[in-house]
Amino acid sequence: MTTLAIDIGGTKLAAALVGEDRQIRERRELSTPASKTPQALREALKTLVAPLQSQACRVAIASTGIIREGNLLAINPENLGGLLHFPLVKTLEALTGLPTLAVNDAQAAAWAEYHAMEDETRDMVFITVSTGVGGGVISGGQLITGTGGLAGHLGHTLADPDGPMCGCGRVGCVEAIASGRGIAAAAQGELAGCDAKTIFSRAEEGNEQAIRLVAHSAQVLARLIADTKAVTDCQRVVVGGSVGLAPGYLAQVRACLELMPPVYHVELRAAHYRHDAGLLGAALLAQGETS
Ligand code: ADP
Ligand code: BMX
Ligand code: ZN
Repeated sequence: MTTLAIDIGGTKLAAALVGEDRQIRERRELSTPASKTPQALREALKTLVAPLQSQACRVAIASTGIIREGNLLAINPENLGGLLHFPLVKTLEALTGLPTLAVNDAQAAAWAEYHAMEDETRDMVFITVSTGVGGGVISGGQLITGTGGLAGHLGHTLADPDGPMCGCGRVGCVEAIASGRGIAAAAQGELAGCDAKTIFSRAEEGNEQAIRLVAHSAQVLARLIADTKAVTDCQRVVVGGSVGLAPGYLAQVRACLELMPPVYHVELRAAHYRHDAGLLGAALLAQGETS
């Protein structure tokens, strides 16, 4: 049974075919439209899935946002150009005629990364540092989604009560500082208007402001990981997302964590499935539902 897996992020949309062998085929990517209106996202998804849908027998979506009863509800609408609500399952079922499952992107990625582990770890947390900061918690081998889908939204825990306003309406969330958007929003002067990718390149070239912005993100992420260890007692934290996977970033997070008391130390790894963890996790969850 082939699954058409879709990953909806704040910056990019990806889709691919995933077989029972967990291999990704025919992966395609598009930019996420930044628009308040659901129509723009619907059109982009239509273009993305059109060449793939005839080869699949179901759809599995990993999407940014709180996923409740098949709908996307943004906790931080700014990550999607102001879009608050999108009927994911209804839209993909109408576009493809295939049964569709939807789950939060970081929760899906956590499930894939949990299945990639070769040891007896039963408690792990996945964190994506991307457009936003998302999380997925596996406790006792179970994916924790919560009754309303909010579980694991680690990006909306408090990093700094005097920090910037977060798009969720709270002041000082981890996401408002550590995410790609947070890093970009804090840039000033010569770096004002640059995206996080550019800021990382400038940091590699030795730009001091860029180095400080990246280091601040890594410090905030390390504190979040220590808090997460205290809440879940997880044995491992896996980090993904384009910021999380950027060269040298995880090493900086690790160095910050190592300065904390040993009780907060936890094994840190980069995502085994790199940028495909969400796609694979959604496919695995859909396969689990029907096999
Ligand atoms: P999404 O949030 O759509 O899942 P990504 O995981 O690619 O997408 O995260 C997008 C964020 O990552 C943006 O803020 C972008 O500027 C930043 N980014 C993309 N590539 C890199 C890179 N090579 N190094 C650092 N940041 C990056
Ligand atoms: C935000 C939130 C989470 C998501 C996380 C990472 C929205 C639209 N998204 O905290 O649900 O998991 O971003 O998402 O409110 P990404 O787009 O960075 O992958
Ligand atoms: Zn927030």
